[in-house]
Amino acid sequence: MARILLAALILFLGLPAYSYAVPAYNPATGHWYDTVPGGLHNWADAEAGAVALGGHLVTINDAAEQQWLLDNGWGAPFFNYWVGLNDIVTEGTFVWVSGEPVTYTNWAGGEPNNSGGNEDAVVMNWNSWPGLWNDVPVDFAATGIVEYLGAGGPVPDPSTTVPEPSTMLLLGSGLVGIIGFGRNRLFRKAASSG
Ligand code: MFU
Ligand code: CA
Repeated sequence: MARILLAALILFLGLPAYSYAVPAYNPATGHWYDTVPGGLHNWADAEAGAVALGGHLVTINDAAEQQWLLDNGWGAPFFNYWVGLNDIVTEGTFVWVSGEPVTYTNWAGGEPNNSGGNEDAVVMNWNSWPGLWNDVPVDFAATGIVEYLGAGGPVPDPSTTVPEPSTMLLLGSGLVGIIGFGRNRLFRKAASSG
């Protein structure tokens, strides 16, 4: 029994990685989005990673785009993700690093508060509140979300590529474990009835 539970757990771990395959395309904005590689970064390094990919840290123009991010890989379990909003140049004047105008905000209650006089960059999913924003120090560690520019996207187009090998390994070993368990039971049945 322990073995089928383990196999089911491995399969379960593989599934989210598979169904949240990023990069992801948002038809409403016509843009591709991805997670900046390399895990946690300060804000400047996350933005540099986004630029290296051909975009910027994400610009959230309206509630629909915010919701789309939550629904397409950057929602539960609600890690802190860097967005492109910042007031590095002029304290209290938040701008998008993409240069787009600020048309929408989704601040958590009491934010932005420039706590300690030292908070110039913005994360979403603050305190695991879905999507909500907080200003934090630029040297805070979070994962970046890149929004590619224009109609440009990652190369090659990921919609034509296969899932990550690690995902397939997890899915495959989960399936093999479950199938193996079923076969074992059949063998035991055959042995005891014969
Ligand atoms: C809140 C946040 C700050 C910081 C602090 C510990 O201020 O706005 O960004 O995380 O809590 C009181
Ligand atoms: Ca704050």
